[in-house]
Amino acid sequence: MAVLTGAGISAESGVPTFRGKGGLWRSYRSQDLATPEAFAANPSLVWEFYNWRRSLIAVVDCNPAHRALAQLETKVPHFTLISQNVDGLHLRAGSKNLLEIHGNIWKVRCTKCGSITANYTPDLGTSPHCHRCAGLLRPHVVWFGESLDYKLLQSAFDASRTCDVMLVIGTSAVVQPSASFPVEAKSRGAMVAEINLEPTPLSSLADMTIPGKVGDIVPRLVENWS
Ligand code: BV8
Ligand code: ZN
Repeated sequence: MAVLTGAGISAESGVPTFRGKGGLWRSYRSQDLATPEAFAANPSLVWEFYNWRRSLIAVVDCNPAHRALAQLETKVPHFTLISQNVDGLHLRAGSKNLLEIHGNIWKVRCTKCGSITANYTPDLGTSPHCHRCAGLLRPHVVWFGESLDYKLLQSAFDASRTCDVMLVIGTSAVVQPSASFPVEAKSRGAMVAEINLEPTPLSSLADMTIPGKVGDIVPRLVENWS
């Protein structure tokens, strides 16, 4: 089994999604913030945005849908969770075989020496520097126009190509390459089920679309998983 999650699974924890009402990109324009160009042009503005999100995420917790997926992992022989989310809530729920393909907002990476460290202080100020080389730190997340970590991408495609079932949970299925994982799964004969409040570009391809809130549907699905 492979599972792909997006911002919708964290919405019920209180983490704003990107494209929904009140979504992050609504109040901010993604190209102004989540791109290497934006960071090069105005690192403190980008840090303001990430410090704001870190402070938001620091006070929320994983929800029954995150915890149900951690439980489901123990019920199936081969399970891979591919998440587009950077909030770390799947880790907090206990998921083990997790691919955080867009990185993790609690990790920072030095733009000079490349060292990656976890740092849970919500507000890192608008120009945090590396303890080792004094280089400027950046969030260890994948911005638009940046390629994903090769190994993570390979593992995500492998899981998508070999699974029998793929659950696609709370994603608008517009961001690439993530939106291609269900297509890969389907092309290899997997059963693809989508759980979302509303239809997405993936809905016509999915074998099953289950409309509704992830917090209601995912725990019930896992409870009944024999
Ligand atoms: C790449 C980390 C290429 C940062 C994110 C033009 C210019 C430049 C690039 C492109 C371009 N056109 C296309 C591209 C490629 C681009 C892309 O796909 N753009 C899209 C917007 C068209 N992709 C990239 O740039 C990727 N890299 O392609 O590299 C390359 C190749 C070789 C060499 C060099 C480069 C990198 C993409 C990663 C971007 N980073 N996040 C951060 O978080 O700050 S993406 C960001 O969007 C988040 O990760 C988020 O998870 C992700 C996807 O959004 P969703 O998760 O789907 O969230 P969304 O709000 O959209 O939807 C929520 C869904 O949940 C909705 O459907 C809603 O109905 C549902 N929902 C809500 N609540 C509930 C619910 N469902 C059920 N119950 C609920 N309660
Ligand atoms: Zn450094």
